[in-house]
Amino acid sequence: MAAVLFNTFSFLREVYNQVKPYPTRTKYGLPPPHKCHVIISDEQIGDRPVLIIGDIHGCFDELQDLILQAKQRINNSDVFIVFVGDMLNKGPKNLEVLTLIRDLTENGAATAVKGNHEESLLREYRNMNQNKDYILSQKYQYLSKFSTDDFKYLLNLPYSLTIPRINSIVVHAGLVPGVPLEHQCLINICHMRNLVYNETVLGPVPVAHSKPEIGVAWGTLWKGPQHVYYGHDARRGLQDLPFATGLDTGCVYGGELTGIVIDKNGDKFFVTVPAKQTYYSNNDNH
Ligand SMILES: [Mn+2]
Repeated sequence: MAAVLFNTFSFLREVYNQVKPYPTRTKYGLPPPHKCHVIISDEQIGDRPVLIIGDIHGCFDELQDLILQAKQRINNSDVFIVFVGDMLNKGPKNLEVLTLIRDLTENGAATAVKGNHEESLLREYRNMNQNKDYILSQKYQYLSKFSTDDFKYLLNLPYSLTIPRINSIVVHAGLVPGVPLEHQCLINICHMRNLVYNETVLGPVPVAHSKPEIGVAWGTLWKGPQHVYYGHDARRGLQDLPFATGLDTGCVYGGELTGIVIDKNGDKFFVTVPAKQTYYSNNDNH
């Protein structure tokens, strides 16, 4: 009898280990989106080339120019646009950027992942609602123009997009090699820049860091098989690596807005628009 119970228990524990939910802890204790990891099917994209755009931070004019430039280079045919997060905050025209992205998304022409700045503005939204006397700092004043649906859209942005058509994954910040996507820590996906290998009795274990001075750029250690497109690392600028492409070229800091067009044959080219001005400066390009 005891043996039967023991075996049953072991079996159930094994089943639970297979199906248990993986951690969905997020920065600031925000609720996770409906789906943390989303797959974009070939049908959703159709024949359109994919245009992946780096961190926009409210730089609406440059965004419009970048989309125009990309389309002109493919004879004005339609593109399917993917945003790598940090579409908002710090820059001049946040509502305009959000409205355009939501319109494109509703028309099946775009999709996006969540960046750490979308998390920060959701934290501010929660503070506003928790405390009627909460005063939004100057930086977040633009949120007073956002609708409930805008916040709902932002909350439900996933942390990763898998796009089999171009054998790629899109995240805001990075991935830890050797860890299946659905086991990746959401905080790392949205905040990491570097990797350190810690020596353990199990052998070297990769650990993510957000500080660029600890370890090495994670993308240099990513060996595929899927190519990862990401943002979040304006300090390093464009990173054109064998299995990873970092697209944050610091537009809001007076750099450039960068995108990459990938057609269905896998042919790629970069598009870039210089910032019209320096919109924001700080010592720490978060
Ligand atoms: Mn970022």
